[in-house]
Amino acid sequence: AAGCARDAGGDAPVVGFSQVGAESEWRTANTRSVRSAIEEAGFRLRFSDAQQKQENQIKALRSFIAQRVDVIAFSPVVESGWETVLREAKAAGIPVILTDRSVDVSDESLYVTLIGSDFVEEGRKAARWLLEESPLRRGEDREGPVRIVELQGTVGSAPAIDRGKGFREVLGDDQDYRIVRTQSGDFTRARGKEVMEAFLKSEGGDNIDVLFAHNDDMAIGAIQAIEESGLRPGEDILVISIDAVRGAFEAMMAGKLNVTVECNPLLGPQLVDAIRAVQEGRELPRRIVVEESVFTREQAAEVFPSRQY
Ligand code: GYE
Repeated sequence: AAGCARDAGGDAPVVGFSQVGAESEWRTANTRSVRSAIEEAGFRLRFSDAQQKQENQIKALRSFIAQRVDVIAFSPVVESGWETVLREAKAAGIPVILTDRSVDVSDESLYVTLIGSDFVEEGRKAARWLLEESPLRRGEDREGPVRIVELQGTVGSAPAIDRGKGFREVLGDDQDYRIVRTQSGDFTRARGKEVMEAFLKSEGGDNIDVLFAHNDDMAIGAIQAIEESGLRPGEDILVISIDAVRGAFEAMMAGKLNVTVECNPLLGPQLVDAIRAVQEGRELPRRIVVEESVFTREQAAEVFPSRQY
């Protein structure tokens, strides 16, 4: 029956959602958005947290298949290794919707659509700010190349691969900008701080101009490491990150983060629309993209009150 199944009763669809984890502010906002949109739609939700481990996600997907849920949605922690379990879902006739992160599969029919951001473009925006807008932009007089360190996201994850790619694409082969160190901080504050400490202690660590962090949480951890080493984040080392969560706005208003590229986690409503389309047998585009912008320290105080995550 059509209409509002707000009581989540009888024939409301059962949605199995496998989440990456709770590694960042972005992720908790994403979980909140998915949970509340599904609840509001009157669907029944089976939620599973993978704690950033693919094996946990594969188990969760198999359990959703065994329970014969109506739709599976998941945010794949890494890109590769999904063929087998997705074929099992297909054989069981359960449609799969990807949210946030993409998978690398040869058979396109293994999922219906991907709802999420263009991570390559986010990486490009980060580099464009550095090259065109920052105090270290192109054409300013200085001695020697700009030395950049990079805190990558989870190894093998779509956002880590794509943000790194987009950033490098814009730097091109300009020898004035060099990535001198790169390592994963797994998208968490704690790892971001640890890895930044190691960068600062390594050879040439007293000569870092820019930190590019693949998310705000790692940047915030790294900011602490920079301060503890006696340097001023945002001044002695420019800090660039991605997500635009509240913590980033606070860091920008304190002058410690220079810029954050927006990555919108509020995917719940679009997920609900996609589930409805699947249930009603309507066609969906293969890719549903989210509109996003870039925020600097100068804009932070003005924009902060209107932020939703
Ligand atoms: O940027 C990061 C999170 O997949 C886009 O995962 C997401 C990323 C986000 O942990 O903060």
